Amino acid sequence: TCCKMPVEVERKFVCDSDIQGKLKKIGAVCIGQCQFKDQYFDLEDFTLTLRDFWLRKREGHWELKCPASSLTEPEQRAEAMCTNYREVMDLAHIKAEIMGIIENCPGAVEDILDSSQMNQLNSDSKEEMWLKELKLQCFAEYTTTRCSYVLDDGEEGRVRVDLDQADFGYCVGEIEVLVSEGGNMQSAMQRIEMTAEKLGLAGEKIQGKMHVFLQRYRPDHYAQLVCAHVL
Ligand code: V4E
Repeated sequence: TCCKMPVEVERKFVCDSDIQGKLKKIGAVCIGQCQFKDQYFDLEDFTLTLRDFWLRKREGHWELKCPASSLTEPEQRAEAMCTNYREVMDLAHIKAEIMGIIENCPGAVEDILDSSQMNQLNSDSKEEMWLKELKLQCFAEYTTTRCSYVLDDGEEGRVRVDLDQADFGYCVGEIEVLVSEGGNMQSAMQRIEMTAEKLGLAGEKIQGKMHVFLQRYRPDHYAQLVCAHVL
């Protein structure tokens, strides 16, 4: 399914106090600040996240991040500076992907209810039905304040840099390039590394917001993900 969805190649970095000054110096342009609440969902036994699938609702919009055809083995991926995920945004495709992952799937809401029952449901309660049916529960919720920059590095499509501040007290930067699936992943990673170099970033690995959230507030879930080399 969805073989032509864009793949997000990204590298996270530590934000020092002068990061905005450095971004401006290299010609990055601030395209604005926004705030959003994320809720992440999984089964009780972490079926999705243990396979590196991340189902999230951000300000009413669903998204499923799926591991993109990885260049490396899971153990090596955990060590790599860049990550790459295929993003599925369409709810019907998200459901199809999830049903493909979950064993003994009880079937779609549409298969369980007849059409008049379906019509009685408004879209909100339909959504809740779908989550209940698949036994998906929210395991993480946080709000991010994000300042976004774009950089024209002379290549096709821009490099994007996000500076994130999560409401549980954690800051992280992210350099990101979108590649159409089957596109040049190596070149995307080179562009990211080049941008990191221009910003004078050290090559150290940094934890993402989810990593820190789970480590702090969901230690059992966190331990299982580390064990499975997902985090
Ligand atoms: C933990 C995780 C995912 C969920 C969070 O994705 P992330 O890109 O960190 O969130 P955010 O808020 O920046 O989303 P955006 O606005 O960019 O869409 S998706 C994949 N993972 C696993 C993971 C990993 N193993 N290693 C690193 C460095 N990041 C993420």
